[in-house]
Amino acid sequence: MKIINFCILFLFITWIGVANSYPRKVDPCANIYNDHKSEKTSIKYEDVKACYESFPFDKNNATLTIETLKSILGSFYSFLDQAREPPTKGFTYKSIDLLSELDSLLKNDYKTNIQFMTYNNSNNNYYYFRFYTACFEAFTFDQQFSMYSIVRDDGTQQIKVFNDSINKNNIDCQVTHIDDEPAMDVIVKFANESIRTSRDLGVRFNNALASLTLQGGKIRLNSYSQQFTNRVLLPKNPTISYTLDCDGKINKITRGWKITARNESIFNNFTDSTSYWSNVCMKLSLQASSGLSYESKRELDEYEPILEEGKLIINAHIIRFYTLRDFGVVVISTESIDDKFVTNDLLLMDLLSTINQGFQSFVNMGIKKVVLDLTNNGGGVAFIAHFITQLLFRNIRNFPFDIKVTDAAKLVTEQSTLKNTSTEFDINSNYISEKTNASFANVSDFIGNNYNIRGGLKIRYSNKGLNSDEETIREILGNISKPLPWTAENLIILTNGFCGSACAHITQRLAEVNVKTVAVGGFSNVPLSFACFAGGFVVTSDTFFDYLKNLTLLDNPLMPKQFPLATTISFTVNEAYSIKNPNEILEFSFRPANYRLYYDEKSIRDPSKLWVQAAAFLENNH
Ligand SMILES: *[C@@H]1O[C@H](CO)[C@@H](O)[C@H](O)[C@H]1NC(C)=O
Ligand SMILES: *[C@@H]1O[C@H](CO)[C@@H](O)[C@H](O)[C@H]1NC(C)=O
Ligand SMILES: *[C@@H]1O[C@H](CO)[C@@H](O)[C@H](O)[C@H]1NC(C)=O
Ligand SMILES: *[C@@H]1O[C@H](CO)[C@@H](O)[C@H](O)[C@H]1NC(C)=O
Ligand SMILES: *[C@@H]1O[C@H](CO)[C@@H](O)[C@H](O)[C@H]1NC(C)=O
Ligand SMILES: *[C@@H]1O[C@H](CO)[C@@H](O)[C@H](O)[C@H]1NC(C)=O
Ligand SMILES: *[C@@H]1O[C@H](CO)[C@@H](O)[C@H](O)[C@H]1NC(C)=O
Ligand SMILES: *[C@@H]1O[C@H](CO)[C@@H](O)[C@H](O)[C@H]1NC(C)=O
Ligand SMILES: *[C@@H]1O[C@H](CO)[C@@H](O)[C@H](O)[C@H]1NC(C)=O
Ligand SMILES: *[C@@H]1O[C@H](CO)[C@@H](O)[C@H](O)[C@H]1NC(C)=O
Ligand SMILES: CC(=O)N[C@H]1CO[C@H](CO)[C@@H](O)[C@@H]1O
Repeated sequence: MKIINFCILFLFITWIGVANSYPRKVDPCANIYNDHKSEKTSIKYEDVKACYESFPFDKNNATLTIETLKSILGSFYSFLDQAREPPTKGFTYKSIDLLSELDSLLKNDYKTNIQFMTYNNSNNNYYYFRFYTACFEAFTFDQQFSMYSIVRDDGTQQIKVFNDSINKNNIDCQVTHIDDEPAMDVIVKFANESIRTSRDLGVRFNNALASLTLQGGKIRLNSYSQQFTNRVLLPKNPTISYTLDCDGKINKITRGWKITARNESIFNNFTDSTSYWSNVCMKLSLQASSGLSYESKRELDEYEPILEEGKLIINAHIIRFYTLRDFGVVVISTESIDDKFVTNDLLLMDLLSTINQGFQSFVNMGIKKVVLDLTNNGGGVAFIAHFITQLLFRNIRNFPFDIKVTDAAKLVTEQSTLKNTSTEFDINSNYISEKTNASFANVSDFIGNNYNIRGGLKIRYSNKGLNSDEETIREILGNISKPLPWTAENLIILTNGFCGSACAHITQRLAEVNVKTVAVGGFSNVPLSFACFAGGFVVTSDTFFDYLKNLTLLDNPLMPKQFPLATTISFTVNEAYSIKNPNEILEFSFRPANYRLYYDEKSIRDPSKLWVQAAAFLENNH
């Protein structure tokens, strides 16, 4: 009798234990690996969640992680102080004292490492950036379902189905509710809390939904878009329900996540939790060169829409020139500003002459109206951006910038310049002084002795510099190009607000010489930015530590210590200023587009509809 009782009790406890930890097999990371090996098509949400949550919180490593973050941001992040100021009107973000916020992260009681590394760290309003780790971002989660938003004639806004890989009949149905909440509210909340592409909520809203772009030589769904239904961070729930209104017929569908590895080669790195921890979480670096770029690695549906109008006259993979009606359209993809053009002169010159050739052929055809479509362009290399602005306006200057002066930043600048590293920290090879139009005499001449009030404190900044590529570009232009006959009245810029970094430097600069801008999407009757994160020079911590090693500064007490686990952040080292208003920091200036467009059922799938509408604003201008 006693023995039987004992057995029952024992079984009961065992069952509870298994149910709590894991019902299928003991090691969830091993389940992921085994499913992949046995060629199961999809990885299970429960496995990824349990695998991610199987690593306990470690206070020591968390403290070291926070110390590194504070050191990097305290010494090198140019917007640290400005971030404490109340948000600029028109933008939606929370002002933040990053250093004390980081300290307070350590006060929470975490059970698992993922809580510390991502759950508390995914809110755009908290951190304009966040840190990245392959450990908790190895897989992507796809609903195989995408949405867009239209504005109806009465100004009300609706969410609709863009595509549904599982049931085509749902396409263009209205999504009234998501998980039984009004769909619009759910998307807005997600955009506000989990998307970091812009300080403008309308732009983040666009990124939550689907929109097209030129990418990989095709016009297709952009990789920064549909972030609500295609995620890299573990979604809170295993499924999402959508209530659809298809011409009055109400239908509720529930969708799980199709989970795939971001990079299949990760399956060479682990077989179970132990190896996942030691090879992925401890060692595997995650490419995050712009803080956003990992999202662009997503595999996307190949899709080339049929345009109702438009004749493609030059298709150079990364840039396209179309003519339609009496105007020209230039579509510039984010890849045109890719790193590979910096390291390959032939490729670069080829690109530059194609860009020139495209514009010149418009001139030869007598075209006087040009739409520049820079929708969904995450930026890249400044040189190409500067080439485009200088091609259009021969004597234009590019935006000046400064850096925040700290002991650490000064030391890195000195060493970089002394050793002729040719990096952005080397003031001899890349910059000229705004004051003299000549190279800085020496590092002290760049560092200067200027103080600005930022976030209520007196903060030291360098003298302003300009990228020294201006002369080189002028020479290239002299060699390959006749000046274009147009003025600002001949051009109009079209974006969906997601035009960041080098893209923002093109559009914001052209806007300062009175080129008009059109922004598509966003919220009904709410002004929308035409560009975002105009920042300046952005570096990732991986590159930065590698660079410190090259400078033999890795062990210098002024420098940040390396992260204990594989962790990456990207941060902006210099801040760009307006030329029109010399004290205006571009990153924090809200610049709404002159004109607004909204998507409809046709234009969301056919950019030529938007080109026609954008060109119409040029006509009204005259
Ligand atoms: C977005 O987040 C900010 C900061 O947390 C908050 O103040 C604001 O009310 C939110 N806006 C919307 C529309 O959710
Ligand atoms: C819709 O999804 C299907 C199946 O995944 C895909 O083949 C098609 O290209 C997608 N269409 C669009 C417009 O994205
Ligand atoms: C996947 O990872 C491997 C090994 O780290 C790397 O060589 C390869 O370039 C990656 N593939 C992609 C598409 O990023
Ligand atoms: C991960 O696997 C790749 C091979 O795909 C290998 O080159 C790399 O060294 C591995 N990394 C770690 C940290 O195990
Ligand atoms: C770096 O370049 C300067 C001139 O541009 C030169 O005087 C100096 O010797 C170079 N230093 C090194 C370490 O090559
Ligand atoms: C520097 O060059 C710009 C334009 O190229 C010019 O407007 C400015 O006056 C120059 N400044 C000095 C100090 O030479
Ligand atoms: C740096 O250049 C300035 C301006 O030419 C000069 O006055 C100063 O003495 C130089 N400093 C050093 C350390 O060479
Ligand atoms: C411009 O052309 C001249 C003469 O052919 C050549 O020497 C020079 O290197 C060219 N400049 C650029 C920047 O390509
Ligand atoms: C560090 O030096 C190596 C060897 O010269 C070079 O290949 C690498 O690009 C450098 N890293 C950085 C971040 O500058
Ligand atoms: C803490 O980090 C060290 C490496 O810096 C690593 O060896 C150790 O496994 C980590 N421990 C935990 C529990 O995160
Ligand atoms: C802002 C935020 O998400 N804070 C959370 C951080 O994590 C702790 C522990 O999980 C939560 O209690 C906080 O609410």
